[in-house]
Amino acid sequence: MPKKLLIANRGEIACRIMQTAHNMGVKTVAVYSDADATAQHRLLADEAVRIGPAPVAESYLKGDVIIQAALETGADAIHPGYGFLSENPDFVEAVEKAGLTFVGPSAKAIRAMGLKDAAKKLMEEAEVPVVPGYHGDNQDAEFLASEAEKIGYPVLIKARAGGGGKGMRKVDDPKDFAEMLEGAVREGEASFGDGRVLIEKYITAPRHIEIQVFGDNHGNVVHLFERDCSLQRRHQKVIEEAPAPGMTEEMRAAMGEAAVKAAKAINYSGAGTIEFIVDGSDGLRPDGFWFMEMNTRLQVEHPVTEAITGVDLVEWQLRVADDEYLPKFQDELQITGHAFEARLYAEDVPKGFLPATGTLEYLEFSDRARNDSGVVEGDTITPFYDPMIAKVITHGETRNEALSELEAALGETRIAGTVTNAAFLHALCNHSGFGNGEVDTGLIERDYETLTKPVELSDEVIALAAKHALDMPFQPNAAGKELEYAGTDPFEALFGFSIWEAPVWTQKLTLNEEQFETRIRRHGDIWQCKVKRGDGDYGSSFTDLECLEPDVSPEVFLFGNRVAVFAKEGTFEFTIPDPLTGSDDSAGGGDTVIAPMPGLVKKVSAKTGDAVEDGDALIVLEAMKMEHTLVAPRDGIIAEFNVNEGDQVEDGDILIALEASDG
Ligand code: MV4
Repeated sequence: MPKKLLIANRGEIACRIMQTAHNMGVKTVAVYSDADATAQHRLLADEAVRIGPAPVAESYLKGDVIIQAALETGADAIHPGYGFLSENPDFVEAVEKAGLTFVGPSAKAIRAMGLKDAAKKLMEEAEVPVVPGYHGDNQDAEFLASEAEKIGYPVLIKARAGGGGKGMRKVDDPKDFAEMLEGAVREGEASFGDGRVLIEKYITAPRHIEIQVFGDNHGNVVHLFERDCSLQRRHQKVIEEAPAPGMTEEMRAAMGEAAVKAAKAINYSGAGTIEFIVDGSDGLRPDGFWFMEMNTRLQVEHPVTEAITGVDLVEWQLRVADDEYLPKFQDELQITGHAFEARLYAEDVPKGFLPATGTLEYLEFSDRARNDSGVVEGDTITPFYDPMIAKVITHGETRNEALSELEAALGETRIAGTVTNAAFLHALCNHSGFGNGEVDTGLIERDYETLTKPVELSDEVIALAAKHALDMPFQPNAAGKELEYAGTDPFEALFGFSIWEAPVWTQKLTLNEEQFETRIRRHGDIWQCKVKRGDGDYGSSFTDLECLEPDVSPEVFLFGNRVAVFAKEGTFEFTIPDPLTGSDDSAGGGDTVIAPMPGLVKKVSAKTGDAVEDGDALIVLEAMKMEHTLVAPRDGIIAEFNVNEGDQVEDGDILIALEASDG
């Protein structure tokens, strides 16, 4: 076993690997960038080494710096996690040259699977089914067109170095072939510096089913069954599960055998995944799957396999890296129940799944799920890395049970401070086709509108937010909650003796640029409210707020000038507008410009020494993918300009200070 393991990664996977290392008594070394100085992976490790500034090219991709960190801390092994350097054969060689153990396959095995055409050739030789097509050396356009004819249309042109759908062109009609080929070649050259392509028969209703394999350094390979990753959006996996819906014992055996053959063909050691494309057009058939590619690393979705097999895959990785034999034989492995994994992201679904940033002001996971995460409450999702917040993993005896657990777990996950894809994941859980196990790669695109429709905002949620907003320490101006006296509303006459004393507050709120105004009234313990949306009218009567009060606390969370309501149907985050500026992003007033919320400085329009006038736009701050213009609070000279474009700022940071005015 390694004595000290350096983890060349960040976020949830670094924390995940560390957990197993700790359980096994292996000391851990984290590496971190400046943006991760207080990140969990750094704090949870036994030791940590700074490797550079925030951008990945200057930190997590710096193989030499990371190897140096391992040598300096006396680590004897490096685990790459996924992404970053995990499938870089040059890094593997450098690690080994430094006398360290790479927790993963050999550089040779990684190279063998690096290019699609070579990998397909290798797999054909190993008698692993591959998609019918041409994957030879001849790249002459006319020759390729004739191959396409032989294969039969529709065909798919793929850049041999491609990935994530880049350099891929579907061709339905032979007359478009030449043009599509040019496109694929151009994209391959631009993205991978490699314009060579292969041609494949196009599989019309593809499912993505992959087999987890594991090899040791003694020539043994087992598989740990399949995962279905068909639920994807633009080649990004959204929800994964194991086993695959509709899988038969016969097909599982065939796929498992093919995957083991594939791994043995390249002398594979460690955790790997063989991706197959499966034709789902008429059910799963033992002759209806084809090799697509091999991922020579531990994958994001490995927890679903862990859930159904009870195996700790990171433990196996560490054992195998230490030349141990595989802990189990094939016939000792079995599937128990069903598991799902949902990837919870900070992203703005209505804005086309735009990655979001922001501070996790409130963060609570459900006890029903395994929540693999690298962040805690108070951490910030920055623009530098993948905005994943957590992987929510559930396990049940049946698919239905595991899916309803996932739905419940997502409903119990509470996040404020950044937008998330939680409502989208929730909608997927409730999708009837998905519920029936009708998974295919086109599901999300087909039902895009329904799945991404914003959750309806009820008057009750607005009222609840408004009532709690009254308690907030931050109230920009008394005008925002002016005290009035009831008595003008005929409805109130019904309330008897104390009605003329009932105070009424006006509370304004905004949400996604929509404005709401509420009137809130109290009679002893009874709170009542009515809501006006935008330029609309108030309803004619007040309704009781009492019934809306949470039975589980907190359903309402107040922070800064924001109110988050965790309702059953979703999370709604309101802002209390500042009545002085009519916007929700006023500067600090007086002599300073203060960040009203955490965000990214997109633009600065002044510098130290500049003379500014009251109201001049000085900084554009991006928070939750919205731009907020921060303005000069008065006429004056800038004494300190504390930020640059690209800086991440925190709520309350003093961004600009003006010279003291002499009057
Ligand atoms: C295909 C295909 C249909 N026929 N190959 C997409 C990413 C890349 N790894 C391979 N991909 C595909 N290859 C043939 N011959 C359809 C896809 C495909 C896809 C595959 C798996 C999961 C999601 C997908 C979404 C669109 C297209």
